[in-house]
Formats: sequence, C-alpha cells, structure tokens
Amino acid sequence: MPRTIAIGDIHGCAVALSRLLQEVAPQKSDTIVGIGDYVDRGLDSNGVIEILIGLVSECHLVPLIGNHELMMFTGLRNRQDLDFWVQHGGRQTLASYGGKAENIPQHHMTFLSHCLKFYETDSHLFVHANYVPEIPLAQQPDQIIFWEHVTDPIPQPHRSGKTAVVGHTPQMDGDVRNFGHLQIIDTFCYGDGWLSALDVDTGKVWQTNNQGDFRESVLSEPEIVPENPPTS
Ligand SMILES: [Mn+2]
Repeated sequence: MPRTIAIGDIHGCAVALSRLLQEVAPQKSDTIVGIGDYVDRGLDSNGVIEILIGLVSECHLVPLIGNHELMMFTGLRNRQDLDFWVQHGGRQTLASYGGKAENIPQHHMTFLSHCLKFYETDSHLFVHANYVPEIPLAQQPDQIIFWEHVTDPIPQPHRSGKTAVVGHTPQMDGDVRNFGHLQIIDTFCYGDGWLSALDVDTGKVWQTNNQGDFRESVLSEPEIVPENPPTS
C-alpha cells in the first residue's frame, strides 16, 4: 500500500532526519510531504537539504515552503533583509555552509525554489503554518499559511472537509497534537524535542531526536476544540 507520510519542521537537524528516514524507509510508491522549515536554528541545514535532495529519487517527495525558507530567500536576495534572516536562525544555516552565502550550492537553491505552497490528497491538506477555514487552499493568504500560529484559536475544519496537517507551531512537549480535523507535527526537534513523521492514513508516528534516539506511537485520540471566544 502506498503511504502518505508528513515530516514536521526539521530546522537543520540532519542527524534526526537521517535516523527518521532509516526508520520510515521510504518506498518508491510512498509520498513524503515535507511540511517546511528545513533550514535555520539547528546545526546542519546544509546536510538536511542534501538528504532531502537524495530523497527525490527514492520516493514521491513533496517539499512545502516554510517561513524560514522565505526568510532565507529574501535574506539572500536583499541586503536589507539579511539581518532579519540571520537573527532568526539564518546564522546557523550560513555557518553550515562555512559562513558564506556564496558557498550555498546552486542545486540547493534549485531544490528550495521548487518547494510548494501547499499540497492536498483526497483526504488531507498540508500547509506549513495555518489556514483560513472558509478559503480554498489556492487562495490562502501568505501571511496565514506561512506565518500564523494555530493557537488562539484553533481553526475550525477547512471547508473542503479534509484533515489539515501543519507544522510551525512548536509542541514543546514533543508530542504530535491531534484535534481530529487538524494535526500539528512540529514537535520542536531543534529545541531538544523530537522530529516527527506521521502516516496520515494509519496515524502511525515515528520520532527521532538529535541524539539519534527513536520512538514510535500512534496519534492520540482527538482533543475537543475549544469554542471560539466571544468577540464582543
Ligand atoms: Mn515555521
């Protein structure tokens, strides 16, 4: 059976990523969705991009764009945006390339430039950060899908009826969060948490960390979404 597996925010954690892929063992028929934020903060963004490029020939890889890829693009393009990126984790990304933007190989930039804004299957939708429930995926505002956290309030189900899988809002306790219609797979790998992969059809969760530890579990029972607070 072909699997659809989403991988949470990697943030330069090449050790955890390589261990995760060893456990997931992607097959040709599998779709692996990268939820974005491959770079920044962690120690080896260079290594992460190289691993992801290697994955292209192993399976159907669907890499999404995260806000950190956006910061990297604008930082490398415009001198006045460079400091913003460097201060938000770009420092570590540059360090992984020997401290020089000129050292970033063209095939890494080509890979990053091919990342997508969103992806969907018959049953699931995938975006880096968040979504507006009433708006079709292709028309979602960039500010929401790349930057907006999913806390306060938790968004209502998307109008498509599909289950949303997102990263970006770090779960400090290291557990994938399940609201039924919304699943959050950023489990804070770069900050002593875990890197997660979720089989979206079976609910199987694989997790690794930067010490090379591995654990597996299944998605918890859905939490009840709190009512939106009154706006008055
Ligand atoms: Mn993010």
